Formats: sequence, C-alpha cells, structure tokens
Amino acid sequence: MERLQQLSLHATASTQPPVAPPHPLDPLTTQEIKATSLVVRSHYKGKTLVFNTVSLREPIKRAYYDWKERNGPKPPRLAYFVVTENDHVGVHEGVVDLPSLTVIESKATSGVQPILTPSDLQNTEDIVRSDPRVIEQCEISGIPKEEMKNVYCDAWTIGYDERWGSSKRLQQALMYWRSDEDDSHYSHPLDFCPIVDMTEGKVVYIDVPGRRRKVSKHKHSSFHPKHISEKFGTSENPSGFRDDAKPINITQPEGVSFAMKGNVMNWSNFNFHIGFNYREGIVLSDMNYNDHGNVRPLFHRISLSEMIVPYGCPDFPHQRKHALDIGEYGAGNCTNPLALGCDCKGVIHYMDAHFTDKDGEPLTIKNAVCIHEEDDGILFKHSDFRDDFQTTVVTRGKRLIISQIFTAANYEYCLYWILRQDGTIKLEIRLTGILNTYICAEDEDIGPWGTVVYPQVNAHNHQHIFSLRLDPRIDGDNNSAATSDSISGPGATGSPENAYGNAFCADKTTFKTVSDSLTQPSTARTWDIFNPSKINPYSGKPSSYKLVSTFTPPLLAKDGSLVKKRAPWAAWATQVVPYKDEGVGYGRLYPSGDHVAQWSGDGARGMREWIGDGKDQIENTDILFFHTFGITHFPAPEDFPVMPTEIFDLMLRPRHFFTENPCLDVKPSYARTTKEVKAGDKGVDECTLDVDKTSQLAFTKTSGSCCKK
Ligand SMILES: *[C@@H]1O[C@H](CO)[C@@H](O)[C@H](O)[C@H]1NC(C)=O
Ligand SMILES: *[C@@H]1O[C@H](CO)[C@@H](O)[C@H](O)[C@H]1NC(C)=O
Ligand SMILES: *[C@@H]1O[C@H](CO)[C@@H](O)[C@H](O)[C@H]1NC(C)=O
Ligand SMILES: *[C@@H]1O[C@H](CO)[C@@H](O)[C@H](O)[C@H]1NC(C)=O
Ligand SMILES: [Cu+2]
Repeated sequence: MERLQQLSLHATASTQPPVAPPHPLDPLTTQEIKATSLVVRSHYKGKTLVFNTVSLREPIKRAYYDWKERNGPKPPRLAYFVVTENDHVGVHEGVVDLPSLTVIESKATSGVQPILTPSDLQNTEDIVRSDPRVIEQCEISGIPKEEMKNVYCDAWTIGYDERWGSSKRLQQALMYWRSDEDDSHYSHPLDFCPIVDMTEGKVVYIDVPGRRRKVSKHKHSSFHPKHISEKFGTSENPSGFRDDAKPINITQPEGVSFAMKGNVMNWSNFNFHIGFNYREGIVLSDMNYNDHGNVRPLFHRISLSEMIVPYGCPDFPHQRKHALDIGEYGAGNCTNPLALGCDCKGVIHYMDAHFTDKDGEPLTIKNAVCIHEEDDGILFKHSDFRDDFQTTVVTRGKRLIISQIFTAANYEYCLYWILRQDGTIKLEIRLTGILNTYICAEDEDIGPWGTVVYPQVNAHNHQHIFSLRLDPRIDGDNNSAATSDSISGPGATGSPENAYGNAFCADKTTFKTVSDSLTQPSTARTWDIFNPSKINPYSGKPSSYKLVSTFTPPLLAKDGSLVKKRAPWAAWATQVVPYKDEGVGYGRLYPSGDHVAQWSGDGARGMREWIGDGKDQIENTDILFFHTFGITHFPAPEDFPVMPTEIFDLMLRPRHFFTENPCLDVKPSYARTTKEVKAGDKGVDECTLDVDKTSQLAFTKTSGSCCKK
C-alpha cells in the first residue's frame, strides 16, 4: 500500500518536461516557468513559498559556443529561481534542470532580501492607509481621517536603514494626497515617511521631520487630457491642445527589412539574439557582423546590468533615496506593455515577456519589446564643387531599434538599442515620468538641494547613473581595452618636435591589470575595446570598437556614503575584469551583487569583489567591460507635472575593424557622375535608386519627385 502510494506520487512529479524553445538563449516559455515552479514546490514540500524569480539561467559562454560554433551538444536548459518563505528571512535560490525536471542546485541565502516586485508596491499603499498611526499623521498634515482613500504612497526601496538592516523586508512609503482619484499626487507630498514591513504587512515606524508642514492648499498640477482642457481650454478650442497637429505618418509599403527566426535577428549584416529577463530587460547576445561573407563576432552579450539614482538632499531620511532600480526592482519586471503607433510608429514586431507571479504561475507582459526601423538621415554624401555640386552621391541610412520602457515608481526609463548600417551600436535613453517630490512650506528656504518646481513642491537634486555591461568578442574571445586620449603634441611651440605648436594625436593606454582599467572620463577621452591579434592591414592598428560616451557625470556622493558603498562601480567610468563563470546567472552579471535590496554595501560583493586587489591581468584575454554613464538632474519647473523626455546616449563604433567605409554597398538615394552631368543625363538608372516617392514640397503640390530636378 505504502509502496503503491510512493509510485503514484513519483508518477505525478515526473510529468512531461516542457518543450524547449529553439535557441539556448531564448527566455523561458510560460510552460517552462510553470514546470519550474512545480519542481520547486515539490522540492520544498511542506513550506509556504512565495515565488519571486523564475528566469533562464543562461548557458555558460564556453558551452554556448561549443554548440554554436564547434558542433557541440546543445547546452542544458536551466531555470534559475528565487523563492521566499512567509515569516522567514532570506531566500531560497537554485537551478532547475528542465529536461529532467530536477533541482540541480539549491541553497538558502540568509541576510539578503530578494528583488522587489510590482505587487509589493501595490500592497504597501493598502497597508499604509489603514494604519492608525499613519491616519494620525495625516490628520496632523491636515487630512481628516474620512479622507484616507485620497492618501497615496509611492513605495520605494528603503535602500538600507541601519535600524533594521536586512532583517525585515522593508519599503519606505513616500506619502502624497490627491483631491480626486484622477489627479497627479506629486503636487501634494506629505512630510512624513512610514516604513513598512512587507512580510508582516504592517507599518513598523514613521519618520517624522522636526519641522511639520501641512498639506499644500494649491490646486493640483496634472497632465491628463482632462486637465489640459481645464488649464488651456477656451470656447473655440475646448480641448486646449495646440492647433498644429498635422499627422506625420510613416509608410513602409513593403514591410520591414529585418528578418527574425524566433529571437534571432538578421538586419543589414548584423545577426544577433534578442533576449529579455526580469532584471536587465533587453539583452543582446552573440552579435556578429557579416563582412561580405565573413561572419565576424562583435559582442557575446550587451545589457544594462545596474543603475542607481542617488538623491542629493542631506536631510534625514532623504539620504535613503538612492534606488538601484535594476537590482532592486528589475528593468524587466517593471516593463510596460507597448501600444502600436504610440510607443513606436511604423511597422512593428513585438516580443512578449514572461515572468512568474507570486504563486509560480506564468505572468505575461504583452508587447514588452518593440522592434522597428526608422529613417536615419544621411549615411554619407559627397558633391563636387567643380560643377556646382551636380556630381554627387547621397545615401540615406536606416536604423534598427530594439526598445522597451520601464516604470520605476515615479520615473519612466525608455531604452533604445539602436544599430546603424555602418556597424555602430548605440544606446539611447529617454527619461520621462514624474519627479520625486517633497513638500516645502510657503516661506521655506529649501537651500541648494532641490528646486521649487510648483508652489510648495520641492524636487530634490539627483543623478541617474547606469552600468552598461559589455562582454566583447571583437574578432574572437581574447580582447583588450584601453583609454584613447586626444593630446597636444609634446614640446612648446618653436621646439624641434612641435615647431608650429599645432601637433596633436591620440594617446592610447592599454589596461594590463584591473587597477589600470578603473578610469575617469574626460572631454578628450574615449575607450577602445580591441583584439590585439587582429591588425587592420591599412592602419596597422588592432580591430576595435570604440566607446564614445560623453554623458559621464562624476558620482557626487562621497566616500563612506551608502550610495558609494552600495554602487561600488559608480565611482569610475570604466571597470574591466576577467570573465568568470560565477554568480547568479553566470559570468559576473551584477555589479552591485546578486541580491541588492537592503544590502548595507559592506563586504566584497559584485564589482568590489571582482576588482579585488586589482592585480588580475586583463590584456588579450576574455574580458568584461563595464561602463558607468548617465546624467545629473537639477530639476526645473519645465520638468513638472510630467517631464518632457530628457535624452542621452552612447555609441560603440567600429574602428580599424573594416578596411573601408562598411556601408558603401547601401544603395544611394541619388547619384550622378561628372560624365553624366556633362552629358545632361539624369543619372544612371536614377529611377531605380532609393528615391522616396512620398516626399513632396510643403507649399506647392507636386507629383512624385522622381526624375524631376
Ligand atoms: C495618418 O495618421 C493619422 C493619425 O493617426 C490618421 O488619422 C490618418 O488617417 C493617416 N493618414 C493616412 C494617409 O494614412
Ligand atoms: C540570417 O542570415 C544568415 C546568414 O548570414 C542565415 O543563415 C540565416 O538563415 C538568416 N536568418 C534569417 C531569420 O533570415
Ligand atoms: C514580477 O512581477 C510579478 C507581479 O507583480 C511578481 O509576482 C514577481 O514576483 C516579479 N518577479 C520579479 C523577479 O520581480
Ligand atoms: C587567450 O587568452 C588565454 C588566457 O588569457 C590564453 O591562454 C590564450 O593563449 C589566448 N589566445 C590567444 C589566441 O591569444
Ligand atoms: Cu531625474
């Protein structure tokens, strides 16, 4: 009898393994998420589990290329999981082998808190609203207790508060009031800050400032259409919108020029895999460039691995505001579903994203990743002055954009990974959404730490600092990295080596050790990632990708600050460390550590551990290149009640990689040789060149411009 029971139990546990998607880097399917959570549940039988993370454990690099390039076996299909137990500190994490439906690694990690989830954020508001001490504080702020439904909070990561450390799963509740459900609450901040224990579901403490400020009596400043009509509507124009809204429509009559097989993209000589996970969001992997039949590797993996948004107000408890949004919330899990024609225009291919919910059930964000092309202006052009610029070639380019938008409480981060036909890889970030705001009294001097952006609304200074993780593979696995500084020639004007004082050149310093790679930006500095064994036959220089990044603010928090301790990568513009198969996922992914929430910043984790004594050799070997970039944001009234997108970017450009302009084979829009000009010809085969027949003159009606000059 007992034996029989065991057998039948065994039979239910060993259901069919889920079908793996075609590519080893493809994110887990919903069936794989479900299968993982079943396996995890039976592994921790008898425990009440809360699922936090179920995500692909990517194959290690060597296993991947053994399969991809050396006819080796397909790497094992693995799922990484993090679960918590109710009433229990710490996490259980591990790895499930999907084909065999078994847990192959598992450990209990204490003293850490798992990544926060959108449902954590939603719960905090309910907990705060019904707490009697919060209600009391609201009354002190001038909000009667019957109006608690109008009290809101933005649940924020606590960062780290030494009063509790990481012993409880905490959030800080930044408090606000709305006069109506449809208002934006950011014009009505409250002055106190409850701390909420997410496990217990209760408020554990309220930080109350010495100086009390009653909720502002000024009208809300909001931005939804109904508020625009209230603000600007007239009897002639009730909507209040500008009267210049002629549509700009994008037509791509023949569809797109990219092709996708599953998650593998082919576009204008680029070939790569597009992945997505809860934490980094979009991941571009195994990127190659087809150089006239020679498929050359560029990067094994490109992603945003961490970010920090430190605020600059010295008053307690505002020092706690320094969200590490990727490690604490997840750029993937906070990603928005995108809408056709609004978030991206034109002919769009979308990818969905799948996560786990708290019960281990798959949860899908539709249209999480948008893939599309845009016109990219002039790719190259030259005209000859000798015949009044009639001898000419003009070639327009296009670009491929892989994008996502994620919301971290009040802010939106729009991420655009952009490829150009000349081999350039660009990352553009647009910040929008709403400033984090705090109340100030009518007569208050808020000092230099913030800006009054609206009556009684103080928006604190802050930085948005990102860590770009590059796993380069420029023409092979062994790469080096260097600074490249533009310097004036040696010697004073009149000296033998610089007689006329005009000399300048590029001064390249190759990093030999990790310590050498901890560099600061300067206006005259770029960085090269290169393959020292692959020399360009013309320039004699190694095949490189140059990192051109000018949005590189210094980290303004000082040594000893929580910010600097918890983001051990943010103080340098670059860090290069050897690649190693270790850590969550694998291969040194997360520079603020694997579990970031409520980390004190002490001890050797993430980048601090990888840097170590700084003596690891990083020349001509398998390296990881981390780059810190972003902006410092001093708010202004223009950023309120919602910010117009603030744009910054960086570029990776091929240098000494090709032997000539790599996009000469992009068909010009228009071209005429000198002979054709002299003969009065319209140009060879002009009508089949890439002339855009939908373009027209603004103020005169013309039919298509082709063959007209
Ligand atoms: C262009 O877009 C506008 C706004 O979406 C739409 O109303 C209009 O029909 C479109 N026009 C054409 C010619 O497709
Ligand atoms: C992409 O291009 C490669 C050759 O460069 C080809 O083998 C592959 O089938 C193409 N994939 C798609 C989806 O078009
Ligand atoms: C993602 O969000 C869902 C829904 O709130 C949550 O249940 C899940 O645990 C989250 N996962 C991660 C890794 O943040
Ligand atoms: C690549 O680097 C490894 C270790 O750093 C070294 O053993 C190997 O010889 C290098 N290969 C080439 C082609 O330089
Ligand atoms: Cu900002």
